[in-house]
Amino acid sequence: MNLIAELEKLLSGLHADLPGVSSLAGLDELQTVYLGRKGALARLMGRLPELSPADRPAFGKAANAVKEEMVSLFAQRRKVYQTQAEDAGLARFDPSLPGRLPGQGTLHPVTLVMEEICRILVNLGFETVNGPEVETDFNNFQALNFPPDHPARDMQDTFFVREGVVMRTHTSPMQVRAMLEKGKPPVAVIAPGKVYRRDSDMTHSPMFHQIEGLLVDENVSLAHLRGTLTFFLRELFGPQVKVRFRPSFFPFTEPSLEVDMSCILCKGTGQRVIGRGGKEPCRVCKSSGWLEILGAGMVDPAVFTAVGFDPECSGFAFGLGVERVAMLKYGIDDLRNFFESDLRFLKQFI
Ligand code: FA5
Repeated sequence: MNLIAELEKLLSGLHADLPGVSSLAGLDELQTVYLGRKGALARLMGRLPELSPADRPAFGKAANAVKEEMVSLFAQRRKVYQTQAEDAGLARFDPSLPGRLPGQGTLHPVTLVMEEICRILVNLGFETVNGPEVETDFNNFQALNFPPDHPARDMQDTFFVREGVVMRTHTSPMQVRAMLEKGKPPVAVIAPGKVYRRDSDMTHSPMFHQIEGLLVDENVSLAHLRGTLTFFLRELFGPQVKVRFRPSFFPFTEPSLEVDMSCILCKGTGQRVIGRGGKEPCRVCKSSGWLEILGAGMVDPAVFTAVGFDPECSGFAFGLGVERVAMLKYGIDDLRNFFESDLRFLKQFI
């Protein structure tokens, strides 16, 4: 049989085979049989050298025409199957079903509390400043009146990066940075951020958040500090909160204070009501009725001197632990919950 006749036979063969195919996969298979690299058409075209040079152009032309027709036959058939598959999909699609919304994230409870604290303090006139978490020993300790080897450094178990460089143990170095930057009073800043200490238990975490506050101006007194912090805590926890100030020690404030507020869980009574009229000792304040909430004091003249301010300046500073505030606000008794990324916990704070 001459080769052109074989081409025609091949094409009729395809016409005969196509109706027997019932799926896209079957169609792919048949396409490989006819049009694959080693398929029937390729094999036939490989026989070109059998023809005399004079017959070759006619065969080439016929082979191309057959190939085109085969490609088009397969394409038409494929379209039929695709349309059928789409129709089947549409038949299963119920346009009256409600859409699926993408999962919505929530702000972390520590972020929520941090934002609320900053909002209250910014409304009082403080400006928010930010600084690095890797800090010089000078800013973190020395300028804050912690000389090298001073025992007060032990209160803040430090991660050292290298000689003279630490992970900041508190946000107080921002006092130094803010005063150096402003150059002279007045300074009224708050500095929220992460801090690091070698601590880890139910109420201590190696990374936690603090917010520092600093006011330097003329004639700033302890009364201003007291009024500011009492107002702040009542805004944050409610007007019923009682606030008390106890003497304490920080190298960078004199006098230094620890600020307590009445326990919001037992309302300062030391006892929590359980069941019908029953009572049990409050675990959160250990029955004392008071909770330690922040450290504060009047800026020590040594700090003013370290940053080139007149040591006769007056100012107050305070620093609070954000996780502790969040624990009280949301009644959480283990601080580690904040860092475990458990969505069941985190989703409760929308
Ligand atoms: C300070 O860090 C001082 N810089 C605060 C200060 C600022 C005093 C300005 C005076 C003037 P203290 O080490 O007490 O102080 O820490 C402050 C608060 O951070 C604590 O009351 C507590 O709420 C929180 N805190 C301390 N260590 C941890 C920890 N490991 N995990 C979580 N919170 C902590």
